[in-house]
Amino acid sequence: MEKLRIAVQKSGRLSEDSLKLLKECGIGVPAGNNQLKISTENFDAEILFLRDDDIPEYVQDGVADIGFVGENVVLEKNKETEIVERLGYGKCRLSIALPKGKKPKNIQALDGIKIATSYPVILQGWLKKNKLKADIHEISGSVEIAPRIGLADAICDLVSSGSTLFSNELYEYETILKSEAVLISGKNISKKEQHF
Ligand code: PRT
Ligand code: ZN
Repeated sequence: MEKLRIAVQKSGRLSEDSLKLLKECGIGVPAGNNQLKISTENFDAEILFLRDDDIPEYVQDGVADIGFVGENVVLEKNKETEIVERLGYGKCRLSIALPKGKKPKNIQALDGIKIATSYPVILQGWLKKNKLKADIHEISGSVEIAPRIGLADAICDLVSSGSTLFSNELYEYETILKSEAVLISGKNISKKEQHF
């Protein structure tokens, strides 16, 4: 039988918990590796270590059979994959945050504002659902500084403890997605994966 190829975040918030979960399933990963691809110790599988953003595409294209990734990334990338299981770690919220002192009465007051985010697809979907229009400014990192430097009126970013928002004089105004790590597979699940 062909080896099961499993995509895991190379180094980031999901790496440790994903490898721990694999270990609990009997899929041991040799410690201290720094390779892109390794074979597992006691299961006929290969682990691919990737940027989390690339995992949905690799799974869609069949380069990996399954992948461990944040639901926020799955929804943003919008590839042909399926969520097989919710994994209970990597919990966070994708929220619209505003500068302290700005207190719109309701979400309708967000109409027409400029929002900086790394999640334009999810944000656009939420705006559309709520019949709102906003000027989405896509940036790839340090979203929380955008209001302070005059780039945007608000941000839409991942929040867990809230301390990043707090130290940038922002507050969480509206949660648009609750996310956690999920296990994804391609749309046409093969025999190989069903054995897993
Ligand atoms: O290098 P690579 O591209 O693989 O990693 P990355 O830097 O893109 O992702 P990484 O490792 O930061 O996050 C991986 C996944 O962890 C995310 O896609 C989420 O599913 C999940 N996750 C859980 C988080 C957070 N919590 C989180 N707090 N991802 C990011 N953050 C960031 C957030 O963007 C903000 O900058 O942490 C800051 C806020 O945290 P608090 O605790 O101050 O609120
Ligand atoms: Zn990433």
